Order: sequence, then C-alpha cells, then structure tokens
Amino acid sequence: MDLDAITKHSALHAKPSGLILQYGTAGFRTKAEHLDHVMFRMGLLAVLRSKQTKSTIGVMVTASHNPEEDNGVKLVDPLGEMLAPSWEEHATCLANAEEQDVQRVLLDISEKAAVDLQQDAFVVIGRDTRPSSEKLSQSVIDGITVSGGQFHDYGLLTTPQLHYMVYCRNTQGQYGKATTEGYYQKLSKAFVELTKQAFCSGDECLLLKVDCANGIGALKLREMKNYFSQGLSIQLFNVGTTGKLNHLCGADFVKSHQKPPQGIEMKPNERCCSFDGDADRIIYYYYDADGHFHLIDGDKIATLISSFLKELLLEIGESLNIGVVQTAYANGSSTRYLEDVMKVPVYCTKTGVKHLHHKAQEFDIGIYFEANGHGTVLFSKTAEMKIKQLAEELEDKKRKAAKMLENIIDLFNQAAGDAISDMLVIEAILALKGLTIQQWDALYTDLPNRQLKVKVADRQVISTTDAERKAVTPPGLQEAIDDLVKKYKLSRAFVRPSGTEDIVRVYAEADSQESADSLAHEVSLAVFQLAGGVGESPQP
Ligand code: G16
Repeated sequence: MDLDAITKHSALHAKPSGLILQYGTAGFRTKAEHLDHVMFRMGLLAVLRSKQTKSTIGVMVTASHNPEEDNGVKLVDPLGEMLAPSWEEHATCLANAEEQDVQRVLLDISEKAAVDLQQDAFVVIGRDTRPSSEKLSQSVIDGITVSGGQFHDYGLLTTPQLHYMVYCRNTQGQYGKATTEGYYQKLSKAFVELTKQAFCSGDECLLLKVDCANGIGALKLREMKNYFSQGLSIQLFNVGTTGKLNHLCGADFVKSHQKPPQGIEMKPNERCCSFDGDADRIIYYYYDADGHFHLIDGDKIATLISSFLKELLLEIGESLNIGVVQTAYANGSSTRYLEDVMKVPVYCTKTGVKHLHHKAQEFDIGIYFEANGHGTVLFSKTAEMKIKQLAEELEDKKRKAAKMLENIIDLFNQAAGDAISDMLVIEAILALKGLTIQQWDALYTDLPNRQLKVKVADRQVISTTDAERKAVTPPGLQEAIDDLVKKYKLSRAFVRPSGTEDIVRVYAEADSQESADSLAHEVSLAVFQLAGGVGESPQP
C-alpha cells in the first residue's frame, strides 16, 4: 500500500472537523453531505478486509429506510453477511480518525487484524437510487483504487442483491451466478418450480400490488417481471418517477404509522405489500370489506413460513431442528402463537439483522424476521444435503414435499433479508396452501401496539440490557417505565437508542389501541425528562 498516496487522496475527502460517527445497526448513516470522507475510508477498509479474508468484500451505499437526504454505507463480509463486530470497531476508528492519523489507524488495523498487505484485494460495490449515492460510491472507489484494490461496480442494486453477489463470488458460483441476471434466474426458476402445482382460482389470488417506496425495488422488480411470464402478476406503485424516496410510503412508513402508503390504489381484500428504500424489508397489508386496514408484519411472515416448513418436514418425516429468532419489537401474540400453538422455540436478540442472522445460524433451519419485515431463513449445510438426498430417495407425496423444500431453499436469499425473495416465498406459500390474505392474517390477533420517536441531545445516554428490553441508564428510567407498564393490562414497553437515526425509539403494547398509545406517550415523556429531550416535549 502506498501510504503517501493514501494521505494525499484522503485530504481530497476531508473529514468535517468535530464529526463523530459510529458504525451502527446497519453501518454508518447520517446526512449525505457529511459522508464523503466515510465513503473514501470505507473503500480503504474494504481493501484491508479483503486482503485479510482473501475474499471479495462488498460495499453498499444506501441509507435504506432513512429519508432521501440521508445516506450511509455498510460493508458485506465474505459469505454475504454483515461485517464482523471487531471490524465494525475498526470502521468506527477509521471513520473518526483526524486527517493526520489516517495512516497510523490503517497500520494499527492491519497489525491488530494480521492483514497481509501483499495480498490482492477485490471489492464489489452497489448503490441505491438516492441522488447522493452515485457521487458517494465514487468516493468508495477512490479509496479502493488508491490502496491498490481491484473492484467491480454493480451500480444500482438492492442491498440484498449486493449481499447475494458477494456470496456467489466467494463460493465460486456455487450459490449462484454473480450477476443480476443470475439472481433473477435463480429466484424465478425456484419460484416457478415451487408453484407448479399451486391451486389458485380466479385472477384475484394472482394479483399483488407493490409499493416500491420510490426506491431501487421498482427498477429491479421491473427487470425481474420479465422472468415471470406466468404465475404471478404484480402491479407497481411509488416507482420513483414523481415521489420522494420513503416519503409517506414504503415498509417503514406503513409499519410505524400502521396505515397504507400514499400513491397506491387499494380495493377491499386486495393483497398489497410495501418494500423499503433498498428493498430489504417487506410488509403486507389489506383493507377488509368494512374498510378497516390490516397490517401483516414480519412476525406474521415468520409464522406463515414456519408453519409451511414444519408441515413439509412432517410430510417427509424428518425432524430437523427449527428455531425462530425475533427482537423485542415482536408482537407478544406472535411469540405466544409460535411457542404455544406451533411449538417452535423462539429466541430474542438485539435489533439489527446481524444479530438475528448470527443466532439463526445455530439451527438446521433458522427463521429470522424483525417485526419491521426484515428477515430470511437460513438452512444449515447438513439440512440442505439431507433435503436434497430425500428429494431423490423418497416417493410420491413425500418426494413432492422434499422437492418443495429444495426449491424453497433456492428461493430464499440466505445471505440477507430480501424483499423480492421474501415476496416470492410468501406468494408461493399462499398459492400452494390456497390461503387468502385474510386467512393468513387470522392466524393470530396482534396485541395493539405503538412505536414513537423521541429526540434527545445524546441518544447514547440510554444503554440497555436483556436484548434491549430493559434500560440500564439513565438512572430512574427503567423504574419509571416499570411503573407506567403496571397501569395497563397485557402491557409491555421498552426504549432504545436507534442505530440508524438520531432518535430514541419507544415501543409499547397493551390490551387496547388506546392503552398502547397512551403507554407509548407516557414512556416518551419519561425519556424526554430523564434522557435529555430536546425541542418540544412529546405530544399525545
Ligand atoms: C436497519 C437494520 C434493521 C433494523 C433497522 C432499524 O434497517 O438493517 O435490522 O431493524 O435498521 O434499526 P434502528 O432501530 O437501530 O434504527 P434498514 O432497512 O434501514 O437497513
């Protein structure tokens, strides 16, 4: 590495003085205008990580669900997973180093992580449709080239597509072909195979309306539509021609406001879904005949998938070990249903798919979904081999079930939660089981809940424990929450600092919507008072 050249180029991507950022829930995120130096430095870091792992590393430029003005960056590790925690620390150190310290920090990281600097490096880059993304990804490329790395710029990609590319490249194509065409072919082939015998009558069950959040999902779904000449008819809304990214639309908006996005025409009982800005989350919803809005979130997606997989395993007579992973945001009814009715073990981790993914790897079949619609299913190598073998050996109905499992393995993006792949899995399951969206929704009834955001001077004053379900600091906050929770029936509440936005998140659930709203509001006030709220105090 030519350290002098790096220093020279680094000065062209100067860090704004006093700016401190942290590698959070999903990488760095803040206003796009503050990110040029971070992008350059993440180019440098990706080269080091590539040299150390002797593998291709991914860099995704996106701020996913955040407003259009924000941007962000995250690194993707060799098997398509999120960056290892120790490297998150290196990323934070490098991003915050003052200009004169960049060389030293790079050498420190190389030494601590035993990076062989003579090793070749290869990095792949993807970006979302934000106006700032193209220029910022150019800064990543500057960082890669000046540190002697090779790269391939995929340009516009969904985040899960970039994870997929990295996984394919590091498994020498075994996982799939590392092109968007390869991705479309793999998923559509599995979908078509899986739904071959689906019972589906009338046009209704084939039509799905998709809110694309004015983001990359629209472009990629449009490309992919050509691969489905039959089987599924999708109609796209919020495709980015007029509206702003994630503004009044998209999965995060629908989930947190519990109402439909703007810009979509919904008729009663029509199946609709929303992607988020980089198409790694999906949420379903519909209006019933009485005009009531129903939200089907990540918890219900996990339940649908778990019950389908359990049925297939029962059919083939194989008892692979299944686990479902959720976070504190999981609706209490979903956890009870999974544990008590479906008899599936459920685990709770901290927010952030990196934590859920890690836990899910402990099972033969690890199903993980955040309530916000971010998730996927992981199959262990042993499970995959067993299923493949059974698909050859078994006969009749059992063989059919094993074949279905084989196809569903291919349909899931096992590198990361993926709105396109999850959508196809859900559509296939609904068609195969002949389920309407109402029947799916009726699996269990969600406890009324509310999520709020509180602005504080420094959100790091709040620290948590017990998978974020209890606040440790500031003093008195958890006691205040405990007292408030006691006032309501079937209630639960927690607070945590967001890792993607400069706010504190508040979650509350209770036996009625009124109680959930009121509890969330009271907890917000406690946060505002005890954790240094700024601006206007929370209004009911
Ligand atoms: C990211 C993470 C998710 C997380 C979400 C919110 O989503 O990938 O795992 O749930 O942020 O995180 P926080 O509550 O810490 O702000 P996305 O879709 O924005 O990448």
